[in-house]
Amino acid sequence: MSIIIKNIDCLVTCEGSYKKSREHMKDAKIIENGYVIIEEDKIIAVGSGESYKEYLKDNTTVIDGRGKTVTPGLVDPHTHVVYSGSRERELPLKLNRVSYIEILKAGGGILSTVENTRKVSIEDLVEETRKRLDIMLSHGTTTVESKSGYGLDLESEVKILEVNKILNESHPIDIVSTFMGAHAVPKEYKENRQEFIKKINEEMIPYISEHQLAEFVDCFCEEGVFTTEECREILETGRTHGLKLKIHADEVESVKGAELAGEIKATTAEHLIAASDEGIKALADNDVVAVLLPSTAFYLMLGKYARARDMIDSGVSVALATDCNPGSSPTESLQNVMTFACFGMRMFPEEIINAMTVNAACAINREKTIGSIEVGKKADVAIFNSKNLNYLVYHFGINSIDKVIKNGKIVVGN
Ligand code: IZC
Ligand code: ZN
Repeated sequence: MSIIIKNIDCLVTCEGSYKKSREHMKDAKIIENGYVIIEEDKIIAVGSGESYKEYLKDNTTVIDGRGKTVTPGLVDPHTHVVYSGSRERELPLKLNRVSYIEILKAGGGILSTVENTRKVSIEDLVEETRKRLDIMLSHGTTTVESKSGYGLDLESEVKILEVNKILNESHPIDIVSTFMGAHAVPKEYKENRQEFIKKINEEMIPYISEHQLAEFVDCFCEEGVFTTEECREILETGRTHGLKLKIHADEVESVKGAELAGEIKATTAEHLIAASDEGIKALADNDVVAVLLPSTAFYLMLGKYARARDMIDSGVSVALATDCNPGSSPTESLQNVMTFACFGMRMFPEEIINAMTVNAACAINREKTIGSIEVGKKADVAIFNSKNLNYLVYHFGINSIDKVIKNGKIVVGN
């Protein structure tokens, strides 16, 4: 199986398998009139002009890249994609200015999704999730991180992580699994949160690590959810059991979550809408990737976004993600996120594409194999109906995908 994509108007390679920041984020390593050569599941050559012809064989599939922008397959490094049900009934509450945290405290929000997810069978959960992965793929996403956290007891958390495993094996999208038992305190522990945290540390993390159900541990460090000290304890426990660290930090209020991420040298700090100056410095000093979720900032109607410009200028590597979840960001499309990153956070198209490819790969520890169009990397490629990169971000609200190639196979638009 070989594929040649030739005469590409705008080949965005995002070359470089390292965390990009500052001026590096503004350079997407674009090649005009470019080509990409794919053999089996790998990229074997990248260049420009006519020399692609050397690679032509009888059975080569040739794709014409005229009028197209070609990027690495998009990487979505923060999702809660495994869940059951939906939360549109919260929409009138939101419009009446009931906050996300108030809805949660009243037993709605995350807890209502927990109720639905606990009672569904694993087979049904797989099928509900598969549909969302199909939408992601059709919008150009080829790898996602997927967090548990709608189970909140060992059995249901394991069910969600098993769904990750089943879909990683049966769906074209690659899935990186994160355990997020500390997503909310479940109803049955409302009066006894210490006991729940003990369960996470002494039962859930050891079990999940032993059964290799997750690669990362995450927690919701937020006013009214888990305190910074509780999160420190949970993350340190995760580390002791061989998990890498992520943290939902300073999404709504500044609780020094970014500072904690720096101090414990987490792989990522995520959300960061309310991160302080000290928090941003802690991320830069400790090489923590900031995963920003501007579709969530928009959807929560916070009237503000994470300070992407200050972060990039301070030397923080910024990645972008959908946060795909039924409450605060019901979207599967990283193309939507491009819109909010540009028009909400003033990120440039080159920065946006680096943030959704190479930096996103760094956020899930996959930068050696995905995140750029380079010789030796996995043949994960998105082909957009867009004559240049600016046009892709400028023309919003549509699906610009022409084709998606995953592991060297055309999986969308064949
Ligand atoms: O279901 O609301 N922020 N967790 C933290 C979420 C959003 C998911 C949800
Ligand atoms: Zn999240």
